[in-house]
Amino acid sequence: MSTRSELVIQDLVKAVREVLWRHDVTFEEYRAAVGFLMKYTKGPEFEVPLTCDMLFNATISDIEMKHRKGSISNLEGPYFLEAVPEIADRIKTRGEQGDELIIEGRVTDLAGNAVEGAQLYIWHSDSQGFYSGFREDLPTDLYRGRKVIGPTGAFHVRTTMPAPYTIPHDGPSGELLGFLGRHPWRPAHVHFKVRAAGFVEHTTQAYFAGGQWVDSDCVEGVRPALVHEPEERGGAKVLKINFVLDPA
Ligand code: MBD
Ligand code: FE
Repeated sequence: MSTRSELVIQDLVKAVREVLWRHDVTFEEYRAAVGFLMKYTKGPEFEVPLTCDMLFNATISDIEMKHRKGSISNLEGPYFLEAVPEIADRIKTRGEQGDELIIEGRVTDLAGNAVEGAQLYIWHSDSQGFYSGFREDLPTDLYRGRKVIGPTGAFHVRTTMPAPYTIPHDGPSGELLGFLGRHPWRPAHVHFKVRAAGFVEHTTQAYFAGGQWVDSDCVEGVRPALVHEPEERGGAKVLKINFVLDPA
């Protein structure tokens, strides 16, 4: 009996060989492709996960949803950090720039019951598209927080609007985007991860209707159910979002 890895890898190789046959790929073209892959050994280490995430992370999230009934999963991306401050109702930001954003909703089980004690991690870019912890001038207590959910399941967090972001595109991942006829932009988005004992860990993102690049996300992560039309409230935008967790 074959292992699962053996089955998947055998199918993958078969699929690539079919493409080579379909396009009559020559030895010169084959050598050029190997040369392209060699660029990954000469550049920064993040290029390998970046290319993989760019091409396949969204697909894995979609496959995960085949086995889940709760709210829809989406890419984790490369900027999640475990060690973040617990917050009451405000994420620390540089404050001076960007529109205010209020994020509110509930964390529940499939039946709508509050999941008390759930840990809701929220992270997003600053108004320039940069993530804290990945730049010297942006310490990790900014633009990130962990909210512990109370007995009603409700949360209400105040922060600032994120901005569109270009993935690093001066290496082979960027070159590959070029071959695919794609630009390197992601639309503005907010990341969420919910952890609770007895439930499947839930990782997702929220996007904003009408935002730049929402229709052409370079990592193809946007799903209609994740695009929100924020309300206006006292000069702030309000993102209403519920997280429905599947049992473990
Ligand atoms: C990001 O900010 C992101 O969320 C993903 C999925 C990929 C690259 C950068
Ligand atoms: Fe992101």
